[in-house]
Amino acid sequence: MLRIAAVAAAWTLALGAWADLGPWHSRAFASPVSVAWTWPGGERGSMTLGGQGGVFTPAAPGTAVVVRCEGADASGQDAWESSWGVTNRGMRFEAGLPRESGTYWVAQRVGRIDRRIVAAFAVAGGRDREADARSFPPVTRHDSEKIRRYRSAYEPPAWQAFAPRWADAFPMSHGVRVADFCSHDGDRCLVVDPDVLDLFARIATELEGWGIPAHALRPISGYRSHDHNRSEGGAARSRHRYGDAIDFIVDADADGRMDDLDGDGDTDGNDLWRVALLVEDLQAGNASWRGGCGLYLSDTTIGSVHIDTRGHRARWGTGALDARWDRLARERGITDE
Ligand SMILES: [Ca+2]
Ligand SMILES: [Ca+2]
Repeated sequence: MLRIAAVAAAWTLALGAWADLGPWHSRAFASPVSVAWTWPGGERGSMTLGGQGGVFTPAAPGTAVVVRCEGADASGQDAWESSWGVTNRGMRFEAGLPRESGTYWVAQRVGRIDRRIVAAFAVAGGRDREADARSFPPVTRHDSEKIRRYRSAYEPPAWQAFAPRWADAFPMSHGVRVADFCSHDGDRCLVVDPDVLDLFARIATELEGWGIPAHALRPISGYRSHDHNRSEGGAARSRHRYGDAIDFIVDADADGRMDDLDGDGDTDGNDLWRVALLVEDLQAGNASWRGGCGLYLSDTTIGSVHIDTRGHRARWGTGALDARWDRLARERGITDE
């Protein structure tokens, strides 16, 4: 069933076919696409893609991958194809990724020419993994079960994936491109917890309900390698090192600064707090999204919001915003910090 392509052939195919795809990432999917994968040791990860976008995720060599359309529109879902030579008709694609390091994709083909990449996998193993291990020793994936994650929340991820520059524009999820999420220190690597992408996408949806366009939600930091985190002065155990954190601003007018969300003519902590209350409610209502929320006031962006899905609630903020979290916890009787 599975034909494993040689590394060179797979890369040539991936790059060549990629170039032919054009602006595939701007098209909407006719029905939700669900992508699931299995980490070494049998742990599972998954995410559902609706509307636009795809998923780009690091994976271990040989990772089992399942892609399926959940919508009823079978007529539009013609076939699956992959950059490593596996094709399958019907609503479901199931295969193991190649054991060679590289970047691979799965596309949905509708009709003869309409092809949309729904998932890309950066496979890191062998020598790549040994190189990663020098700065980030592989122990285990920490993002499977939430209960286990709570206990092992600070174990380093086993895998970092190489993110090639040609994948910069690839949407990892709604509003997050590879270039937004991968480490900005030149290492071009990333680790990602799909839960934080899901949470981010949901925040965008909620903002649309406020009349704020989804594109206004702008990620400013995602994964940070050890070296990048250190150069930023980040905490040694920053969630950014674990791939489950995103810092963002709400910036509909694209001036690089947080917008005035409550319409009082000024941008300050009150505008951040509106987003904070939204994150509070979303994380309280979904165990997969449980984690941190930090509020930062700064000169460059005026303000930014940090979210992460570490598995347990954590809150902080600069200045008076810290006390505001405390007050909220008292008012709502929240004690699970
Ligand atoms: Ca702005
Ligand atoms: Ca305001």
